[in-house]
Order: sequence, then C-alpha cells, then structure tokens
Amino acid sequence: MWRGVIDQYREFLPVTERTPVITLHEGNTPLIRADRLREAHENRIELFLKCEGANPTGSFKDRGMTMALSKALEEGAAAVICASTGNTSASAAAYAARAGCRAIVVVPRGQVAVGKLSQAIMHGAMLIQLEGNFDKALEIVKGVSEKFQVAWVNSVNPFRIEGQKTAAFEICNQLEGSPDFVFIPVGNAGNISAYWKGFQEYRRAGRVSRLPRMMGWQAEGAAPLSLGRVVEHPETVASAIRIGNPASWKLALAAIEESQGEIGVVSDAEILSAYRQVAQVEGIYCEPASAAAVAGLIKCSREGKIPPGARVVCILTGHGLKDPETAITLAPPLHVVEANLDAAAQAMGLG
Ligand code: AN7
Repeated sequence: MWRGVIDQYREFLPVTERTPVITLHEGNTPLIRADRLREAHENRIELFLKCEGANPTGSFKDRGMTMALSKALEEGAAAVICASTGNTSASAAAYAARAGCRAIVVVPRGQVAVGKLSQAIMHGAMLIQLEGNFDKALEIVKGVSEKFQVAWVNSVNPFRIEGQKTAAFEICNQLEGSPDFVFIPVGNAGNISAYWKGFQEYRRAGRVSRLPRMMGWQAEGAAPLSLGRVVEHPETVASAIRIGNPASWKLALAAIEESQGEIGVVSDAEILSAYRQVAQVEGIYCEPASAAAVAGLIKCSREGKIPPGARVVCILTGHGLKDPETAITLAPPLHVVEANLDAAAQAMGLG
C-alpha cells in the first residue's frame, strides 16, 4: 500500500523513527502523456502532465504539509498558522485536523477560490479574512509566529520544501530518467525551489544522470521575478499566484540560473486559453494557476525554444474543482429546453 511521501522517500527526508507521521497518503500522482495537446502545438516533443490535483486536498501543497505537520507535532506545536491564496490553507487545515492540532489560516478577503475556502471551513481551521492581499497576510503571519507559540507552515518553513521535492523524485521514477524541461507556475516561489532541490538530490544519489531546465511562469499582472521588483498590487485571474513579493525569491532565481532555465510571463488570456485546452483536449481539469505552466510551454513552442525530441513535463499544481467560478465564466450559451424530445433534439443540433 502507498503510505504517503514520508514513508516512500524517508531516506531523503529529515525525519527519524521518533517523528510522528501525519499523512493522508499524498503523492504517487499520475504523470500523463499528453499527445493531443502536444500535436496541437508542437509535434516533435514528448509531453507529460504531472497531475498534482490528484493529491488528497487537490493540490501539491499536501507533499509539503505532511512534512510540516509531522515536524510541528514532533516539536510539540499545538497550533499552526499560514497565509494563503487558498491551497496552502486547505492543506494546512486538513493535515492539522488529522494531527489534532489547531490551524489558523489568513487569506486575502474576497480573493480566494470558493473550493479552497470550503476546505478550510470544513476541516475546522480558524479562518481569518484579511483586508489586504496575500503579501500583507504573509507579513502579518510571520509577525504572529515570531511573537506567539504557533508553527509557521508557509513554504519558508524548510520542511515544506523537503516534502515538495518528492514530486521531482516521482517524475524521475515515472519517466525512468530525468525530463529535459520542467514547466511550472510560480507564486510564492517555494515549489520551483523544491523541485530543483529534488532533482539535484536524485542526481547526487545516482538515481538519474542529468538535470532538467526549470521553466517558471508568472501571470503578467503578478510577475515580480521577471520584472525584478516587488509588485504592490498584483492582479491575475489565477488567484493562486496573485503574489507580488514571493518569499522564496532568491531560491527560485538560483534554481532558474543553475538549471539554465527561464522565468517567463503569460497573460490572463493565455492562461485561460491553456486552462480550457487542457480540459477539452486531454480531459484534465486543472486550476487557472496550473494552466500558466501550459501557457508558458505553448509560448516557448511557438518561439521555437524547445528542441525536437525534448522530454517536457508541465506541473499541473491544483485541481480545477478548486475554482468552479472561473470555469463557469467561460461557459458557452447554455441550452435550456422544453421537456420534450423534439425540442431537445433541435437544441442538440440533431433535429
Ligand atoms: C495551484 O496556497 O501560495 O510558487 O498560499 O496554489 O510554491 O507559491 C499557492 C500557490 C501554483 C505557486 N499553483 O506555487 C498558497 C499559494 C497553485 C498554487 C502555486 C500555488 P509557489
């Protein structure tokens, strides 16, 4: 039986036999070949989608949260706290419930997708809605964790990064080797840093012989890394990555530089187009932030940046059901028909 990422990758993680393992059996997510999407844009690469929405709370955050909660409990914490654009709060709430620990989550009011809010509520977290954006929430949570006895479980917590790096191990195992390019959305910049750490450790351990290029993608209105400056009022339809001052800024830039990768920017229109394509061409429903990685790949393919034969993985970081409201804004005119066969057939274009 798969028992989660700590059990599976224990030798690579800072845990001992005394660490209580808080797990929802996260990880082991599908890596799916995407031939139809590839054909639509660039027919000479090998394209795979890493479906992190298949984690227990519907995002990659669970890989980090199993570590963060296990270590918090080992260290005797009675409460955890995080700021969040949504997914971190959902995951922290679920793992805290499992650990029997209090969770306090601070989110920007009116800027979190409804599925994510529902998770924090259902798992019994204390939900604080801040009159301010994510960056402000992060600042406040940092202050609270320094002043009071609560464990800070944002990705500045090194245990989060340790857990999240396991996704890189999994991709290497699933491909039986390293990919050439990894396309990944960037918000607070923890995940791209975690992946790079994971690939490097796997190579050092002799499990793979090469390293991929890390290709990070931000939304145009929330692109501090590519602009090289803090964005005071970040704006994008991809609310998960509406972040103007990422905590892991330096680590992310190091990952990009060391891997000879790139940090790029895509517009909201490009994000929504990729979001719809992944769903309609491959049957995989990811959230808008995840689609930023696919939009980045489409852009690079168009610019001829990906060499033929390259093995490419896009990280689909979260499930589409997290944010049904954005999906519904894309709905074509809805068919409402009288309850009889002829009217229905006509509406179907068959009559
Ligand atoms: C679906 O939940 O920051 O660059 O507070 O939910 O590691 O921040 C979420 C980020 C990508 C960006 N895709 O990852 C939060 C939060 C999805 C996300 C990112 C997030 P990082």
